[in-house]
Amino acid sequence: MSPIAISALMDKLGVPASAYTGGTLAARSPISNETTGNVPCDTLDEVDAKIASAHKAFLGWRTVPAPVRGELVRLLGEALRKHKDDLGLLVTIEAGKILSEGLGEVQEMIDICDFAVGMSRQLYGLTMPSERPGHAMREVWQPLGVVGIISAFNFPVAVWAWNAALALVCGDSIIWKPSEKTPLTAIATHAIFESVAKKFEHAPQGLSQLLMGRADIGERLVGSHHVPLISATGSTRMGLSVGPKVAARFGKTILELGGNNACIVTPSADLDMGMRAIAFGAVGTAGQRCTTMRRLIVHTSVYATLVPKLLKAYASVNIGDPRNASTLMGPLIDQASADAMQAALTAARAEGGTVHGGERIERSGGAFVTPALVEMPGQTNVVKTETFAPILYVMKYDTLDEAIHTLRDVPQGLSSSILTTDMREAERFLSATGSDCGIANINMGTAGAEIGGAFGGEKETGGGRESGSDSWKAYMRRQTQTINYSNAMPLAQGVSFDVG
Ligand code: UN1
Repeated sequence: MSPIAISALMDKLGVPASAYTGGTLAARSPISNETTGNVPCDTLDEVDAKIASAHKAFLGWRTVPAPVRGELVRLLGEALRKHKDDLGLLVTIEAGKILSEGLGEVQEMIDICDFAVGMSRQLYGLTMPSERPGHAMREVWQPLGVVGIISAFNFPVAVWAWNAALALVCGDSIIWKPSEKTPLTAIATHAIFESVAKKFEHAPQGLSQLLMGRADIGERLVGSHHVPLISATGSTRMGLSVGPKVAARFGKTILELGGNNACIVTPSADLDMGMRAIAFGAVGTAGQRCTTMRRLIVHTSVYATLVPKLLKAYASVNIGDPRNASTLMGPLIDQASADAMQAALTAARAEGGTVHGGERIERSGGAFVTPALVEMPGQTNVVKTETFAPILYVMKYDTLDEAIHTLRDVPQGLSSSILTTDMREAERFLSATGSDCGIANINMGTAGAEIGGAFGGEKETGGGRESGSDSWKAYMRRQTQTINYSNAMPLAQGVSFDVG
């Protein structure tokens, strides 16, 4: 395995060594478990100062016209295009995903920047007819304030970009607490932003802030009255801690938490095409996407054909250094993840499962494993639990009603799909009595959504929506405005109140 040359890469990304050396937060590459940096951490006082600085920046930024704010995001997208290869490689080094996915993650950042630039001229409100003569009514979207972004290791930079690009065009300032497992990608991304903002005369100082440290830093952010919106991506456990704390101060949240995404394979499915969708969904990113396919609900009539096909595909997956072009699966993020995977497989066996694969591979200090396919007699406890690893639980069904019931019968509700060429089955799946998830796909897997749609899910997934469609509205304050341009003072609902 070739050594990891961090300093040359950080140099190309415009990051000085002082930003990631000499501190107390060790950065590691999951490829080899090598230390790649020792990042200086913020104190709680520094967190408070950064929040105050972001708030001050907001006061200026909200007065900059939205299309001008969009120009900053356009320039950010340009800078990301320029740095795509280097930042993509850094994502691969720090999160362990294969290079094409590392590059894809940066592309996702570029895409949301483009989307947000267009959005900056489309922050449309509404006008509505007033019931009173000589009155006008309208709904206007106003900038909200400082937006706190808490991101996870698995999409260390794209999820920041989803939030940052929209928040910035909406007139908000941003403050980012990245996963402590992926500090270098955050530092590099922030350096790219700073290099753009520095040259943009309308960007106030402190518009974007980066917080470095562990959970206490994130808690400080979550508790701050100066941060009206917290957008947090991570586990359901994290969301259970963040949600109530923000609600207790009447702040708003966008929560993007655990998924337990299922695919139904029907008798009419195109199995060759489906096999590829399943393999990417379950094995891609080493099973560490929140949209990873974790459950496969297979009609009894195709089960005996599909499972051997999948096992053959699994056996052909090249596992290793994610920087190599032929690798399809890199390491898990750390040993704790590999332990959690083994614990889930042990539980699956105890609950009647037959496990194929899921072995540890000893290699260069990284937590490499083979992907696991587990045949389950039913949807037991372990199947209902999200384990952030490449485990695909496979179950049989007889009727579509039963399959949909199984799909819905878990606490999470992020992504779902069905493989079918039967139009009735497809439409039933997309109906009110079909999938209960935020994302529902036909003849596709569950992972790899485009930025143009709203991203997020129901139930324990947290209910938040980020990225495309009208997700931008969560980053703004809605105001209903009524204007009386008459010389009279009529009251709504015909109420009379004659004084004087
Ligand atoms: C995540 O795993 O937190 O849909 C985000 C996908 C990606 C985003 C995943 N576009 O798989």
